[in-house]
Amino acid sequence: AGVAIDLEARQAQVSIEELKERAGRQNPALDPMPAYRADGVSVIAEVKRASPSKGDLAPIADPAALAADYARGGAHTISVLTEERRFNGSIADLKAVRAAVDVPVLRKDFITTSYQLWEARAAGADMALLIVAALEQPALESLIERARSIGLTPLVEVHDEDEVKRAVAADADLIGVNARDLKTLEVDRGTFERVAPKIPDSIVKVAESGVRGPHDVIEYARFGADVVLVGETLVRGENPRQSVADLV
Ligand code: IGP
Repeated sequence: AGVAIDLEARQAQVSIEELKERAGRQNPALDPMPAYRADGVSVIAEVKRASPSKGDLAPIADPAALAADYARGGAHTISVLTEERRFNGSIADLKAVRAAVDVPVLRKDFITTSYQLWEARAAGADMALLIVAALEQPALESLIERARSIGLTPLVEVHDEDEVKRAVAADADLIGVNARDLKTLEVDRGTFERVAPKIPDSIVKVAESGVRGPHDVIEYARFGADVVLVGETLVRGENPRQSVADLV
């Protein structure tokens, strides 16, 4: 019976009206941009249970406790994977994290609809990831606009110069360069160094993926990163609070 109830709960699609109502009951979204623009590198620490390339990364029994540890270590933002099939994430994880921290929270998923943006805000997210490679230009533009109108700060992910142009044309002001190639799933730490110079100065730059420790943060900062986004290294570490503290 438990399984049946669980399946029902998962299939029950909440209406967009209901999501808007829930979003209206949330605290106003936090703006991460002033801190990102300030001196020094900000850390976005990610709650990541699994990945397509590595399988299970860590048994995260309590995502809220992990996020609270990240925040105590000095993480400026918590990223939560909500993709279920390959990353084993959920909206429940996002809600749990939201309740546990008062720093900005990012919904990390393959977002293609405004429904997912409302779902993010209804769960208390402050930010949403939009992946240029996964979206046609008109969809990218309308999702950036929609995110902002909901109060969410869109983090726009790119992999190469061409995608930078599309992100800039779509009016992104926060661009993440993902060192992981979404097709081969390989990490190339030279990606940020190659792509970041193509991003206009006024845009805040996030280096995503492949950070193993303080050395990689220093490298990314040297090539102009304002923010680094770190997942695997933190969830695999013994002491997440200390691991974040070592990076900031
Ligand atoms: C974190 P890493 O190598 O520190 O675990 O990477 C983050 O960059 C990665 O999870 C990520 C991601 C994504 C996951 C970046 N962009 C898009 C899913 C979808």
